[in-house]
Amino acid sequence: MRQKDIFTNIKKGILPAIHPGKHIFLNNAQVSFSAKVLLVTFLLMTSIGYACTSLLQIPTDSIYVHNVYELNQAIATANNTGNRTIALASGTYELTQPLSITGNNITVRSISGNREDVILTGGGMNPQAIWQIFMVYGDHCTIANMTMGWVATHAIQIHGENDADNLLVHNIHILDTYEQMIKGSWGNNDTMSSNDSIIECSLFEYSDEIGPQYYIGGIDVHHGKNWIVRENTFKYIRSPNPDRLAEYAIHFWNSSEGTLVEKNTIINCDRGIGFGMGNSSHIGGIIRNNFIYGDETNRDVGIALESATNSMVYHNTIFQEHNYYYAIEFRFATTSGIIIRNNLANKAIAARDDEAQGELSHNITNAQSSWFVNPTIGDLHLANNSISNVINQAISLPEVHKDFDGQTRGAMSDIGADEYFNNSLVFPIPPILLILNN
Ligand SMILES: [Ca+2]
Ligand SMILES: [Ca+2]
Ligand SMILES: [Ca+2]
Repeated sequence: MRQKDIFTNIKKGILPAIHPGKHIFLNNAQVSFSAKVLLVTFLLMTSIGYACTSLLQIPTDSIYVHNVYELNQAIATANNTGNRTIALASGTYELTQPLSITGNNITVRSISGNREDVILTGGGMNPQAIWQIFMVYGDHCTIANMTMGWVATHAIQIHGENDADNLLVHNIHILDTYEQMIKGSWGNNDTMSSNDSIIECSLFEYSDEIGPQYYIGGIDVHHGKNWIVRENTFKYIRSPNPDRLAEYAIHFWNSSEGTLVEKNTIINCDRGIGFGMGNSSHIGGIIRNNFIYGDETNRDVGIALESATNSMVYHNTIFQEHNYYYAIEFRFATTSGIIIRNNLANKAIAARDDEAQGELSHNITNAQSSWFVNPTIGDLHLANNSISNVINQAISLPEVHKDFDGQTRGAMSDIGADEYFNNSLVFPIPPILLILNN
């Protein structure tokens, strides 16, 4: 299977069942033990829904690099030809310039597939550092299986003003950027935008548990269409300034459209998920099955809709231990046609003014800490099946067949992001490996 086909499949939720340097022959009796492990994991994960695995196949014509000089050379070569994978040997790469991706179908990834094995650093979390790690101008760029940060602005910027589309960010760890971690920019031209991009299975965080300034955020996209943000974790994206909040962990605005935000975990970020801001709009889109937790030091909202039209907010779980009034809020006369159902929270879910139009039902706003497995680490799975106003009390929604874990909800769905399914048995991989080992 070609790399491009694998990515296409990933977008459809189909996982690559491939082991590095080996092949899985489904009809071959000589399947290795490690291949069996991977295959069983694959089957198990697909049986409960989409799951994060590394992009493990490296095409035979890939360019292997071991240092910054080779990396810069490889980027230049790949930009000329397009259709190349650049595979980085394990180690730390202290960049001398941003990595500018101008060709199409270029993948940059670690050889190992382990995101902690390759570190790309811009030299510091300050304006004097390298400007960015990746500047993406081409279509179908994939950035996978690496760690990056310590940079003057963003770890990754996709340039909508150059019409760059189909970015795939998979299994990366971003930390300590001086501005927003991933940026989708635009250039005042309605005909050009960054479309159809996916950010998944990645970790965004500040290592000091707070950002360097208020002008930070997780994913900040202007004018993007049909993006998917799923199965990521965001931690400590918060401002040190008492008068200014950080931007959202996930923010799509400025005429962004059709965004799907699902199965993310957001822990101790000033603001969680935002569609629109002020009079800057967002059209359509779904925010579903996310966990959002804020401790007593946190300051603001879980999910907010501003100048958002026809957006859906379904089955999220939000637990805030600070004193902000709203878990989910919507506001302004420019907000209309939004539907907010089946969310589980301990704070208000409501309009902040009389002008915003929305339909609300089957939301719970008096959740207790004891209802959840371990709120302080963002684990908002339901602790048991005795919470009578939550279990099996959701209204059935055609847009939400599965839950945070990818488990099928069925007809008697639970309110919030987690369908209760005896959570101690969600990942029974070790016993199956034991059987295989015998
Ligand atoms: Ca475009
Ligand atoms: Ca149920
Ligand atoms: Ca579940």
